[in-house]
Amino acid sequence: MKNHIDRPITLGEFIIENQKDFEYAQGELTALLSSLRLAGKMVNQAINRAGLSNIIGKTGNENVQGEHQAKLDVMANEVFINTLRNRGVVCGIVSEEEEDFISFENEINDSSKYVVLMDPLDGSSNIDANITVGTIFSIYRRVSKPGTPVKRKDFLQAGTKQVAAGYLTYGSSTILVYTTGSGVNGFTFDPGIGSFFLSHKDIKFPNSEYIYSINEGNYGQFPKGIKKFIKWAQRMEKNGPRPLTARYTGSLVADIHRNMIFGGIYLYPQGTSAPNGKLRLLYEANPIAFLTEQAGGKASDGINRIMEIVPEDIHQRVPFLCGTKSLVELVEKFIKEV
Ligand code: AHM
Ligand code: MG
Repeated sequence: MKNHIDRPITLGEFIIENQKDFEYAQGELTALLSSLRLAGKMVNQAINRAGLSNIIGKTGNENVQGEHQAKLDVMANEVFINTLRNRGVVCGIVSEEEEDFISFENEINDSSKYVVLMDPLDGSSNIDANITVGTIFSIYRRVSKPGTPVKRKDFLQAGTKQVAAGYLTYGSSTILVYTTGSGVNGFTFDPGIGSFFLSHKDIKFPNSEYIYSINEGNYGQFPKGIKKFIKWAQRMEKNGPRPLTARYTGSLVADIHRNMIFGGIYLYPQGTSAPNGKLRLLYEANPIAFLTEQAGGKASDGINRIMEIVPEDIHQRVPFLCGTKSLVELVEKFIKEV
């Protein structure tokens, strides 16, 4: 018999309940996750009003990586940076939109033991078409001494050192999914109440080889092993199993979230025009890899475990395969064979 009343659990309650044993009761990580939740709500609000408040479209500028910045990219970047800075919960941040890391450099922030690396608005090329976009974040404990300004080495840590990671999807509903290394949980935003509620408890990749997600427009550029996998996924054997189904939005978070629910693999391999792939190791691949492994899946660059790659640059790119274990292992096998 249950000894508690079933009732909706808010994200705030869940964070407090699940952090208290693990972070030496100082509450810093709790405050940090709460700040990300708050900034996520603000970005969600802006995205919902995007068409009405003149913030769709491009700024006319490019970011450090030569990509066109959408107005919402800039706005989401400012919201996350300002919220984290003002709440005094991290000593510094790396953002896809900023050339270098940002050191918050004041007494309160410098005393914090955490750094955040993030893509404030992933998939932003989709905004003008009202397709799901997301935010991705990764949290590490700093390696330099608290009380001093943050250093580059605090950000250049392997993914295995992540303390927490997660994403928000701003889609048909807004969902925040995160892990602190003991499973993955998802929370759906109720706009009427203004809170996130636990809706996806202990998410695990189902044991099904169902979906493959890849930009097949780049097919001609792919390595042989990837081409072999695509042909395998499309196979039509007489009386054989049904081939996989293709789904690709161009928003990493949307593709990963769907594949985690239905089972499948996401691939962004290297191509001749992108020798290291497109996705960024520190704030796209690593956090998604941490969530994927916690959900029973696998993430690799085709050969190595993503989370074991030692980063050299904050905007470093990496080929990325991620999803249902058996599918990732099959692609790795094809890569090895050809
Ligand atoms: P972004 O961070 O500039 O939005 O780029 C990352 C996005 C991913 O969300 C998505 O999976 C991929 O780029 C799509 O790239 P492509 O248009 O080359 O398929
Ligand atoms: Mg991105």
